[in-house]
Amino acid sequence: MREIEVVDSHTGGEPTRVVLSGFPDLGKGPLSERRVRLDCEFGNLLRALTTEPRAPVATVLAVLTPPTDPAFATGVLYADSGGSLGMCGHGTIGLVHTLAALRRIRAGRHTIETPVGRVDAELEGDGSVSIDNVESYRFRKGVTVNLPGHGPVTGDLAWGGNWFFITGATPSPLETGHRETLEAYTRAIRRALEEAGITGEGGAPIDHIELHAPSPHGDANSRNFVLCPTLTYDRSPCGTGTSARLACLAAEGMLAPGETYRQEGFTGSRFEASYQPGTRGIRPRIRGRAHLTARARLLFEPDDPVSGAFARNPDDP
Ligand code: PYC
Repeated sequence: MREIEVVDSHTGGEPTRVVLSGFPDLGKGPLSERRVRLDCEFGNLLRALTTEPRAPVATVLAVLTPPTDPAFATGVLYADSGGSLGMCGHGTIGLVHTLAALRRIRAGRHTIETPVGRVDAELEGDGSVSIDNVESYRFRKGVTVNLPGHGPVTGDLAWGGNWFFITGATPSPLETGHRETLEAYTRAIRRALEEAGITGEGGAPIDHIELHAPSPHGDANSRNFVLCPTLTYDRSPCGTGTSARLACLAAEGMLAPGETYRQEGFTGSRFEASYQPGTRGIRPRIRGRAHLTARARLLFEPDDPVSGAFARNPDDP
């Protein structure tokens, strides 16, 4: 019987599951190659670790893997039930909090290797974690897609460690009572981008859709709703989404280097963000807080019909 040891946490409501042991060896090559192996060889196992009956909806997995440079604290591959992610901001905050709780790292600065580059994380005395994310940039400004029933919707394409379409065009207030409308709208944008062949750099799919609107609370700069690749929404303000949004604001001259931007997520949780200029775009800094929820040994009996998870999530549209 396969056993996999995990620690679960949430960052602003969005779950992260750090795999401590029991995951198959992914080899020693560059993390971009290990990421391909993860998707090609272990898709079923990823699904089993991130969906019912073993995981809450929207779980992001953080698979620890040895770094290519021993000076780094760890390497990590992120994935949700649809497959690997380039980076994950809430997941990195959860990972650092988890490693600190296990006494594997102390307060201070740590470098983490991801398939899309190096991320520096600082564990602060009050338990919060600040991450200096990969360089983020606006790729295309003012891209328009046509949505059946809504007409043209215009937004920017931006990289924040994952690819985003970001728009302030929202069909309803970004409030939980409108969740179904917002899910349907962002799924339709995702479909329209695919059908129009609109991609990120190098043909990468735009698999995150981010809506933004003023926050109903005066002390946050904006509220967002982020649709993730699995078509679930991010319960946190989304670290890579906040990075991509900062890159667009910086490109428009609407946010100065070092200025604090308070990003509220759909469920009301907050990240604090700022940036420094980069070579192509910006280097975003995202600060948030994670909390542990469980430590477990997950069991996979060979004769369990859902040991590889449901072929399709029963709640999927
Ligand atoms: O925080 O970057 C993030 C993220 C990506 C997908 C879910 N959360």
